[in-house]
Amino acid sequence: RIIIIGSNGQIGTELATALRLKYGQEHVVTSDIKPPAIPSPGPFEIINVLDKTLLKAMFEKYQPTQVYLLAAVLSAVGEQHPKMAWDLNINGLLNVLDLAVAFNVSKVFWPSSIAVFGPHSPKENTPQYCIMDPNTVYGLSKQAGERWCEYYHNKYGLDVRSIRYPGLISWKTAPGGGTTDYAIHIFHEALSKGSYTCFLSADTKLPMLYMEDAIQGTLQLMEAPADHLHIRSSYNLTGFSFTPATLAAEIKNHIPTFVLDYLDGDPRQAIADSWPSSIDDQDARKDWGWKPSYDLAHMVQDMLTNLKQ
Ligand code: VAH
Repeated sequence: RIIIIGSNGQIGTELATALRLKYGQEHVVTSDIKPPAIPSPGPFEIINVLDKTLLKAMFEKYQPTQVYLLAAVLSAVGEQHPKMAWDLNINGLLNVLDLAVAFNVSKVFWPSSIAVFGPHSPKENTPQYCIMDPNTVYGLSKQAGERWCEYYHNKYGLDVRSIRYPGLISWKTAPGGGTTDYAIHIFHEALSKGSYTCFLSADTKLPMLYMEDAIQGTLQLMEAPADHLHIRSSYNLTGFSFTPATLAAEIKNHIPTFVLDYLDGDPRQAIADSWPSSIDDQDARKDWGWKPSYDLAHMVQDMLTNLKQ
């Protein structure tokens, strides 16, 4: 069986679909803090990743061969509730790593983020290894989490694998608490209002990835032979970088009357300014054949087509 913890989230929702397709819905156990909006076609458990007793009972019940831990507090919400974000992101991870070792789980997936980079990290083509001084609780919790994943791999032989996702763009779930989520909201409002007021400045360039590519890349990493993987903290990964202005221009190719304006002074601007503008993901390409298939134009078209329905 495969267990997904945090299956209601932006990544969890889509990973659940992909893993059910691959392994059969009866073999994929989804779990989250509350039931999903659409009832799960397979087994579902109410879980709090900080409740180790409840978590252990789920491991006992399903004896998982793989565990995907997607439950986390993202960057913007994390700055409003720093201690809760640290507690959930780190102690949730440690609970899962401990139980994965105890129950001899063969593979664990845990998402990191380009938020592990900070103001002194190289801004363009940020490499796999460099100075990392994240100044958000989300970012520092992901940086510490990466170190814990590497520690459990080296000390206990746990096959835990991780990806530093850039901003993820998708249409299946409502955006939740991130800094890059302007790039999701913009589509909803372009269609519903014909305009959008962006909380990041026009020239804020950030690395992004379309969810379809993120999911395929995650499955690719999880299927790679363990001896191909030389990074056990977390792999840099990206699709393409763009600014709000560039994104708006591409949307205008489909909705010529679309108007984008800007609201400055939002706390998320400082978060975005601390992150890279573009990412070097050559290690993922070399070790496990990573290659994105969507570019900006293809992503914009797919988002608008799906949101229109
Ligand atoms: C956030 N979407 O904005 C997440 C992600 C790189 C950004 O980690 O917090």
